[in-house]
Order: sequence, then C-alpha cells, then structure tokens
Amino acid sequence: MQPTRLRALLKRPEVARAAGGHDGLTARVIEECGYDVVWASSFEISASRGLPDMSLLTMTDYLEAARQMAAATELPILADCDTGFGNRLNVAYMIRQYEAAGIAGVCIEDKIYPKRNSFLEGGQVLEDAAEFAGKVAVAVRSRANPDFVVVARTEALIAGLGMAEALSRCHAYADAGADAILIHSKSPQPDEVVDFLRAWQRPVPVVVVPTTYFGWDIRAAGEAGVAMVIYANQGLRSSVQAMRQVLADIRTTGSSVRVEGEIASMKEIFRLTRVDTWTAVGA
Ligand code: SPV
Ligand code: MG
Repeated sequence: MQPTRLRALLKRPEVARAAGGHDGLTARVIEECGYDVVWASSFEISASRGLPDMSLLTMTDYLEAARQMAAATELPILADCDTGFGNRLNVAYMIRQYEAAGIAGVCIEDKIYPKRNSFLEGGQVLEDAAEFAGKVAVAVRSRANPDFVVVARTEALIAGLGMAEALSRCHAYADAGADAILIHSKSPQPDEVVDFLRAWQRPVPVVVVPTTYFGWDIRAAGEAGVAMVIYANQGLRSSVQAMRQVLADIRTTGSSVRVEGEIASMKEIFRLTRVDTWTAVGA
C-alpha cells in the first residue's frame, strides 16, 4: 500500500513534498505539517546519534530508524540507503529487508562505499556507471511488490563531473529500471539542476534536494518539471537551533520562565506520542 502511494505521488502533476526525518517523533511532525513523504535521511539518522554521515552506521541501524518512522506515520517512507551498503548482493538483501519492514521505497546513490555526505569537501568518488546500473537492476529485480519504489541518485554534479556525465549516468539508471532519478547538486543556484531537467527527456520522474539552492521554491521546481522535492535536513537543523537557544536561555536566566511560552507543552508531546491510545489499552 505505501509503495503504491509513493509511486502515485511521483506520477501526479503536482510536485510531491518530502521532508527528512530520523525517528518516530520527527516522522509524525512531518506528517502533521502536511508533507507527502518522509525521507529517512542518512544525514539526520547519523547526526541524531552524534555521528557524521560517513557510512559509519550499518544497514541494520538505518533500517531500524526507517522502521520507527514507518510505525509512527501513515506517510510513505522513502529510505536513503546510501550506496546500497555494499555490492549487488548487499543491495538484493537490503531491498528484501526494507520491503519487509513496510518501507515504500529506497534511494541508492552512485558513490563508492564508504560514502561521505555530499556537502563534505573531498572524497566524492563515483562508482563505475555500469556497475551502479547493475545495482539498480538488481534492486528492481529483488522487490516482491512491483510498486516498491527504487530511486537512483547520481552524484556526478556533486563530484564535479559535469552535465554530460550526469545525464549519461541517469540514462543508464533509467534503462536499468529506476522508478525515479535523483539529481543532486551543491550549487547555490538551481542552474545546473534546471539544465539537467531541460535535457531530461525520459518519462522517469526527477527528484531534487534544494539544500544549497534553497531560493528555488516549489512552484519554480514544478515549472521546471520536478516530481518531488526533498527538504532533507531543515527539520534537524531547526531542532538543534531551537534546543540550543532554549537551553542556553534557561542556563543563563536560571529558570525556564522566559521560554515556556515558546516550547511545546508536555500536553503537546503527550498528544504527539498518542498517549490516549496507550491509556485506552488499560493497565
Ligand atoms: C541525506 O539527507 O542524507 C541526503 C541528502 O542524502 S544530502 O545530505 O544532501 O546528501
Ligand atoms: Mg544521505
């Protein structure tokens, strides 16, 4: 059901909106804010454990986080699965595991393992395109439900390899059966993503992550032909900022008086964590 929903979201004329989460609570907030999809972000899942997004966690760690998100929300979960955690065999295993956990789809990227977050300088090394297309084909073949979504992400622009390389890679991934393409860019302007979209003639939907070119809004993305926008990390970044301000204020003033009106009440957290449902179970 969730895979079918995610697939339909990628096909409709309106742009789908995904937001990055890392646990049950963040998934619920994303749902309440009206997003269509939860992006189980490798960056957020790592950062929430105090770790950088550098392939330090295992597939099991990422899967457990995605499972928590799926349990907490009705929204489809698109799981960021980095490089697929190994070779084609690992990809086949990963697909089985994520599908069985009720995840709607996965995204794999064409970097070599261990990968580093796209916004870290250096170490952005791409896997051979044919090898990665092989991984995409295995991912597609390994799903039990044909609606389970496989997104193929190219890091060609991140690695500075240029538009021709990005396009030829995405053509190969589409030929291998990818349900959608994610074109990643760290440019402060949307120009290279716009150029890519202009040149993209396949019927395969395109997903973007406007972290650095944040001025490009959803309307502009829709006009350029984007199927889904992922706000991958703004949730986590905002929570760090808010927590820091509030805790610093309490530390400075010696009480929480000044911030009580600005922070979520205990009642609100009870509601978000469905305390009524659990109370109704009885003791
Ligand atoms: C993530 O959210 O983990 C992503 C997007 O993969 S990025 O951080 O931009 O690489
Ligand atoms: Mg990631």
